[in-house]
Amino acid sequence: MTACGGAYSPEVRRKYFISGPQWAAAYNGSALFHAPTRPAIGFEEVIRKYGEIGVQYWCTHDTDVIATSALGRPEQAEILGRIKAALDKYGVRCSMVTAETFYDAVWAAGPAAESPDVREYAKFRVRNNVEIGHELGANFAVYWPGSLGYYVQGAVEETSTLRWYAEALNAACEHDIEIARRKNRPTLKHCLEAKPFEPQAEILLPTSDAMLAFISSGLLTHPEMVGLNPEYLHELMWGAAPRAVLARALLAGKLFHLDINDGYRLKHDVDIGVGLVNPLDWLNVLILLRSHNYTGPFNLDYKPPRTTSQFGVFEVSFPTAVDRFITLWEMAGEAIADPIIKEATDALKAGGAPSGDPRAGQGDAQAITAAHRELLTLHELIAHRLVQILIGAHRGRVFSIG
Ligand code: XLS
Ligand code: MG
Ligand code: MG
Repeated sequence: MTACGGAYSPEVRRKYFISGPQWAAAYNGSALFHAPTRPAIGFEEVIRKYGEIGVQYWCTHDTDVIATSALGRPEQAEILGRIKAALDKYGVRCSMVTAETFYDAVWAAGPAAESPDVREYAKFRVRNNVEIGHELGANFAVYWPGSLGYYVQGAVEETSTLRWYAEALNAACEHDIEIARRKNRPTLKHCLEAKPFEPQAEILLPTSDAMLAFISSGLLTHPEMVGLNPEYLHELMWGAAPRAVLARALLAGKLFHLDINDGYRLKHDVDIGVGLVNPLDWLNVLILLRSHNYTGPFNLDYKPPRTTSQFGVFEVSFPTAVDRFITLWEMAGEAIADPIIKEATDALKAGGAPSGDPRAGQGDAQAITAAHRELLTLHELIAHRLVQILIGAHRGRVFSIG
C-alpha cells in the first residue's frame, strides 16, 4: 500500500458522503458454491475500522446487527444503545438503515406474499426499521425487494403482489411521518433498489425504471417520500448503460441514494469494488452526477474478494475503494472544467457552422447533414479526451519512446 502511494488522508476521505455498509465489511466470503474465507466480525469493530479509514458514514440491515427474534424487543434498544456508543466513540454517523426482507425463511414467498400474516409481519419490519433509522440518526431507508418475485409462473398474481408491496411501503412512510413529528426530525428518504435477477428467477420490479413507474403508479400514499437507490452493477446486470439509468432518475427527481461498485454486463451480482472493472464508465457516471449536483450518499455496496484476508479488508479493500472513488470524482471535476471538452461541447451545441447555405436553416435534411459532418467528429474527440484524463496520458507520459 505504501509503495502504491496516492492514498488520501482520513480527513480528506471524510469530506465525501461515502458510506460503508455493515454487511460489506462483515462479508465472510461465503456464497452458493463458496465456503467462508474470513471470520465473523461485529459492528463495533466495523465502525472502529471505518472511523480509522475515514469512511464517515455507516449503514446496516436490521438483521446485520439485531437477531430476527430480537427485533422490536427490549434487546433491540440495548443493541441500538451499543451502536450509538460505537458511532460516537469512533466519530462515524449512521446514514441509512434497510430492512432485510429477502433472507429469512419467513420471506420464502416474498414480503408481499398471499398470506396476510406475512404481509403484516413485513409492515412490522419496515416500520421497525424506520424506528431504528430515527434512533440512529439516519436520513435514508433502503428497500431491496429481492424476494418480490418467483421461480415458477402462474401461482403468483403480479398486480396483487405489487399492491401488497405498496401497502408495506405506505405503512413505512406513514409511520415515518408520525415518528419524525414526534422526534422533530425530517422524515427519511425511502429508496427503492432494483436488481434484475437473484435471488428469484423473476423479479417484479427488476430495474430502476420499473421502480420509477411503480412510484408514480398511484399505489403509494406518499410518492414524494419514495425515490431510488440504484446500484451501479445491478443496472449492468440487465445490460443497461448505468449513466443513462441515472440520468432518467435525475430527471424524475428520484436519485436519492447510490450503491457504488463494479462488475460485468449480463452476469450475476459479483459486487466488485468501484472502478476495478469499468473505470472509464465510472468516470462518465461521476461527470453526470457532479454536473447535476448530486448530493446523496455514495454507498460502498461491494464485497471484498474472497482472496482478501480479514486484515486486508480494512488495510487494502476499503481504503483503495474509497481512494479510487475520490480520484474518479476529482477526475470528473477535471473533465467538467477541461477547456478542450468544453470547447468541443459548446461547438456541438452551437450546431453546424453556417456554411452559407441558407437551406440548412430551412429544414433541408441534406444541407443540415452537410453542415454537421465535420462537427460531429467531436464526439470521438471528446471520448479520446476522457480516456486521456482517465489514464493521465495528456500529462506527457512516455514509456518506450524517448
Ligand atoms: C443486494 C443488494 C443489497 C441492498 C441492501 O444485492 O445490493 O445489498 O443494497 O439490501
Ligand atoms: Mg450488488
Ligand atoms: Mg445494493
